[in-house]
Amino acid sequence: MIAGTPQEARAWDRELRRGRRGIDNGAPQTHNAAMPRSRTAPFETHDSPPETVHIIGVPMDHGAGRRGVGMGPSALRIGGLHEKLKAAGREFVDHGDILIRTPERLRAKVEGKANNLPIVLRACDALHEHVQRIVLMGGFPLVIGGDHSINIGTMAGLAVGVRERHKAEKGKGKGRVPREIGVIWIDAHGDLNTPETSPSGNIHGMPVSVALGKGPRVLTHLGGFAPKVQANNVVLIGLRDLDREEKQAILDSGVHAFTMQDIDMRGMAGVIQEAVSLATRNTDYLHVSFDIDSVDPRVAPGTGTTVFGGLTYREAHLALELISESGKLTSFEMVEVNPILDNYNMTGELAAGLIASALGKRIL
Ligand SMILES: [Mn+2]
Repeated sequence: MIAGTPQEARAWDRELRRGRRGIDNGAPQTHNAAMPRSRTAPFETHDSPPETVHIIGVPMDHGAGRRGVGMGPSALRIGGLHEKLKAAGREFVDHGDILIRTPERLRAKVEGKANNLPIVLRACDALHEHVQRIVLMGGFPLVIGGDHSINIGTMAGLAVGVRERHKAEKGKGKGRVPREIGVIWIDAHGDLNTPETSPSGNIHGMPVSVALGKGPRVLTHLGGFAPKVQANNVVLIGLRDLDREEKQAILDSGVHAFTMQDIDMRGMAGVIQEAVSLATRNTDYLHVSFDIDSVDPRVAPGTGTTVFGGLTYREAHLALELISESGKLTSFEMVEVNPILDNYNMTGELAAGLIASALGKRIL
């Protein structure tokens, strides 16, 4: 775990901007050209306002069953992410991408029943340090993937950052200091597998379990402790394709689950309102993890695990508009956009637009 104070986090940020170190712990940075300096918030001298969005790309595809999703961060940027955030009136800094090792180089394809575990762990470890520092600075982390295994790094970074912030502020006599995180997980799948239950062994089907403290210990204890969230503050939305043992795991875990049938019956607005209230009960931070496979494949064909009967274009936007309007959102993650499977980047553009809705874009 990285020792952290808000001052140290800001020093790290200054070093990154001067190009003294790459985003991957001193390794060469793969690309960083997108950093929009004119939009840079001046947090050398004071905390960045919470509305400053810090983008971190994680070009990871080794948690998924097929390659290509590692090009997701590029697809989102090419799909207009910066322009759309600007149009939504958000300040942002793009920190570039985490460096990911390739399995061809590491020759570590299968590791027990958690495929590519060393690569996923290494990337999530680097990601968690960055996310932690952004939280410490009081910034808004926006993580773009990459397959859903990267959530393990995001959650660890959020949980550690929130703890360190809590410690730093506790001494100031402010009374109660925020420290718990709620999660809304929008996904066709439950992502509640473990190496024991997973039919494929792909880690992108396991991050919810890992956040709850179940799975390989190196993953559950990334950042030094587990669990990262309480099951009672986790809400799954959009479910329609669950593995047999995963169904039982969801029922046993204590997480809240809204299937596509719930959305059909009650409408997205009602589901989201209840989801926000469940995820923010006794919590101070709200993270939304959005798997693009939650959206129907006719609208979002560019993803590896398509399932028909998904969210419509408007249901997806409405969900994120309402979450944004709640004023509770403190971090966001978009995953599983795979441009190799896409149709002229329509899924990349959709995902960039959905991020803008989550971050405050208004129709009127
Ligand atoms: Mn997922």
